[in-house]
Amino acid sequence: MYKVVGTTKNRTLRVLWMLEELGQQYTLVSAGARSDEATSHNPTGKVPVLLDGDAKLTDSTAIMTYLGDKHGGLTHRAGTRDRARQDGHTQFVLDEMDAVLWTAARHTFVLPEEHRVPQVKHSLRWEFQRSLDRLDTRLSEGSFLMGTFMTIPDIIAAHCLRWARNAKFPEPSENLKAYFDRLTSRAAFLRASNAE
Ligand SMILES: N[C@@H](CCC(=O)N[C@@H](CS)C(=O)NCC(=O)O)C(=O)O
Repeated sequence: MYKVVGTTKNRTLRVLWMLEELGQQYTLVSAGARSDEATSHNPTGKVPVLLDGDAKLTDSTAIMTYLGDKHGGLTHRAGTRDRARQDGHTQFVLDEMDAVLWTAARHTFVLPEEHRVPQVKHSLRWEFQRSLDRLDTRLSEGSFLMGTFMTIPDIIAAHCLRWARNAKFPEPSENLKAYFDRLTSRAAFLRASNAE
């Protein structure tokens, strides 16, 4: 059985959601970022970490990709053009949503106080609005980024939309709100959110 180190309050939720979608068993090893437990599995103290037998796998997107490939779900097959398009969406969400939110978080509470530049958040909010517009355009093919088939970048995008709402970042369009509601009303998401 898989063990997932982290908590539902951070990117760990993406991995838990993926496992739920794939119908895989897991236990959650509750550990905050930079805690002793997290650092014992990942020297940087970052979460999530997936414990798979004697392997300790880090980075939520790498973990989700591994699980999707291994169990054959929420991903197009490696080496196909659809996979390249899917990975393009993943990179877009990481570069233009996750990275913007993470930079704002770093300048709010993650970096040592003397290295924070709070003024950068004004620019990041503007950038995030542009990212939302671009996400809207990418969703023109159907219910999910890859049309009718839900894939890994949908999990990351929905997680970023929730993160943005909590960080009081610009509001998404009605179309994006419907996309967010569609994803976060899934039974797998609800089970993952309540994991303990
Ligand atoms: N690229 C990594 C980022 C992991 C990460 O930064 N996790 C945050 C919690 S969401 C963390 O552990 N932060 C603590 C730190 O950066 O010191 C992933 O997607 O898993």
